[in-house]
Amino acid sequence: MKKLYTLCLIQQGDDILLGFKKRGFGQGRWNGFGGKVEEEETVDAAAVREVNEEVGLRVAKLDLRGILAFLFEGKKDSLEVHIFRVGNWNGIPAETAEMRPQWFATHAIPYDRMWPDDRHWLPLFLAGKRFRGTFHFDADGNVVQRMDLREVKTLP
Ligand code: 6U4
Repeated sequence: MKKLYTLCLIQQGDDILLGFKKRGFGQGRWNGFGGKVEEEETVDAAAVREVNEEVGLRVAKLDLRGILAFLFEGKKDSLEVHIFRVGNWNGIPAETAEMRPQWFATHAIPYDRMWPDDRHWLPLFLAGKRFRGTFHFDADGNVVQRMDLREVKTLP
């Protein structure tokens, strides 16, 4: 079964806001903000809700920049993650039970402490591109075994 997720990267000038995930899926890694799309919820509404829940910001505008599929060795379930750029928001980033936020300059992104796929697609994101792709991980999600990543002009 394919599960839908959102992932929002909040960008201000040359800086990007990441959250240190304190619990749950991806614990111990720096990540954007997002989570599962709930039943009868649009993907956009889920993205706005998760940013508010995880870092206390009110999103003013979402820009869909990437759609990635994540598959894990020996597992039937896959994730489809919709990646958004957030350039307009209200509020001040706040630590929550799930995330500790921190701004990172583009040249200092902590790829070694992020999901292993991020080093492949985040440079495309930072260059203003749109993209689609599929990443096949080992069972634990620590190693990318195969990947297919391409730039696209438009996304649905
Ligand atoms: P619960 O446990 O129901 O509160 P929820 O907040 O809905 O969970 P969560 O936080 O587990 O969802 O969502 C996982 C987040 O991690 C989503 O934003 C998608 C993101 N994510 C998952 N795999 C990823 C990967 N390989 N690379 C990446 N982000 C990933 O950069």
